[in-house]
Amino acid sequence: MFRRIILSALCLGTGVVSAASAPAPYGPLPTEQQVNWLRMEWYAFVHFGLNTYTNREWGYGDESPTLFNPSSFDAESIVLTFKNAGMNGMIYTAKHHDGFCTWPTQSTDHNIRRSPWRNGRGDVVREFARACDRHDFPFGTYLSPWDRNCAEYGREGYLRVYYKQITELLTKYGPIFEIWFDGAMGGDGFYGGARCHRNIGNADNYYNYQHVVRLIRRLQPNCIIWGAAGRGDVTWGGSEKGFVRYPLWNVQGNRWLSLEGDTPINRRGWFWHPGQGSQVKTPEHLMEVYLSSVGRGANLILNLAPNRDGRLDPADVASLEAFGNMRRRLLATDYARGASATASEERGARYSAANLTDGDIESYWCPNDGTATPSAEITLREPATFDVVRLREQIRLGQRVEAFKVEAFVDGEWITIVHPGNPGEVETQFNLRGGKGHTIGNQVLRWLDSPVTTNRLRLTITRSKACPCISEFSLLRMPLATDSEPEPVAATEEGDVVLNSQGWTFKGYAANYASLAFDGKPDTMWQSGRVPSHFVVDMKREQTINGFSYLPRQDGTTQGMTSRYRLEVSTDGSTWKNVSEGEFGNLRANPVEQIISFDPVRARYIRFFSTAALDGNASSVAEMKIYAPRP
Ligand code: FUL
Repeated sequence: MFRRIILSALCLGTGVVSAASAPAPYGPLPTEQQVNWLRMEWYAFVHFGLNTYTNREWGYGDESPTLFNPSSFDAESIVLTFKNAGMNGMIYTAKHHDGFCTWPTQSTDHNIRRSPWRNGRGDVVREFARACDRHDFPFGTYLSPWDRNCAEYGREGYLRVYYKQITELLTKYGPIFEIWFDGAMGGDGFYGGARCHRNIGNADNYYNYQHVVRLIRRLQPNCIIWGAAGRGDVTWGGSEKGFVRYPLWNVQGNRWLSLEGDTPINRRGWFWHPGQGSQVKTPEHLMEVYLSSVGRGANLILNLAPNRDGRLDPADVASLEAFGNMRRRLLATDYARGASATASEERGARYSAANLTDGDIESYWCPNDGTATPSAEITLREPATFDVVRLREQIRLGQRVEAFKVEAFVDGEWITIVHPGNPGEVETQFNLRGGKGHTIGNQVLRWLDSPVTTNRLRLTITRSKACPCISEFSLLRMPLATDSEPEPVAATEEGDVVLNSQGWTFKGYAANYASLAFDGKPDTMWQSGRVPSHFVVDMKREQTINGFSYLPRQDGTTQGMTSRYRLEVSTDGSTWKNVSEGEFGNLRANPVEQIISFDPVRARYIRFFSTAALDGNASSVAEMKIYAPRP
């Protein structure tokens, strides 16, 4: 397979078969590795480490390795779950920001040798890598640059540790298809007991990513590098919701740089949290994510987090499997396959419009140099009903197309089913149906407003930077069309109930606004112009409570977003007991609801402190719920 790709890639530039020569490449070109990577489409992310045991998203770095003890971790069954869903690889967080290494590294003591799991001889990276190898499933790794445990973080000494960790992961575990260098860096941490704030300034300078990239290229030349301050092969899609901006150009300066959309399957965050089962994204929502990442020309990395036993959450798996089936059914039949084709212009027989419908991703239709807006018409053997159009460019020759239009011949006239995109228009969120035709790149999927039945279609490239090279024109049918997703269930998985806040009163800073945190409307919030700040809730009667949830502000800004908290309770309004305090990690990139549980306690009054907030001297809470054990 690999050989075939290389051979046909070489033929692209030779023009030996036909009189017409291949078009000259345009702009930055992808490497062979980037082309192969884009064809993987989607794969799993696995966040699993000490945070799994502490109910945190970002561990501080002082967590004890003894907490890590998954009783029934089985890498093979996890890998098979991914593979059976149609995923094409997995990436595991070998080390997250808390610095705990889940392999027996020589670089630090803060590693799995100090965990009771497998009697101190465990190695999660090895178990995953072996299971992947057995099932011919690409394996990749995430190694957080930020290390909140290491005493040397922020200084020269950490770099030796970090480079050693990279080297170990890339030399001891077989081929790594992708390595992630996360962008989160610097801030508060344990740092060997210093418990302070460390600022690293410019990440590219501090980590010396130029050196890191060279090191990786030497150790594993086929490994795709994510991030690395823009020096890698792939970069962040821009949201932890999974969508990427469209139009999408795989270009940064004079380099080819692809995008990866990332999101957890569960709204609770990247790591497993108790009670997360009720918050899994529905298969329909995952399809929306897929269309807004892979369908815009990027790849998708979808996170499934093992629980404390080391098993995937059954609710996550059920949703993954259902989405996997939907995707399979979507891609199963291409109604345009084998259709006859003509074009306004063809460069020569080798570049004919018939290449659009031959199912061969390497062959392509191309007009002469200087023609940027050609059109092609296809005629299906018999009429078909479809509602998704897929196009692909031959990206080995660079990304060219800026806008396109698709028309269908229905009831004796041509109707436009994908309108051409205009310059300056962008899709920045999910856009389920009726999207316009902008860039194509590796592939674009456009879900039509409604199904269309026809046997004749016309594709027109309306703007292109050079003569377009289109390899595929496909017509697909969405197996299950839903526009909405069900609301997440309010109660936690353990059956805890959300207390009804009607009649409750509030005191404290900006007390007038505190009711807005309990009104069920994410777009209204408690806001106080200072931090630290707090409000007091009077529930009007004493009862047993065992948790609360906090929804950060949802209006797209982070200013005054509460990032550290303390929750106190009281039965009389004067003697207070601290029941929980800590950090809400990763809010900037993923401001999802945070659910905090604590031991059941009697309370009438609750005092919520915002002890730190992002970006400015203010505090806020969009929504809060108070939980009580099931009666
Ligand atoms: C972010 C991290 O801070 C999150 O914890 C998570 O690992 C996500 C994939 O990347 O930047």
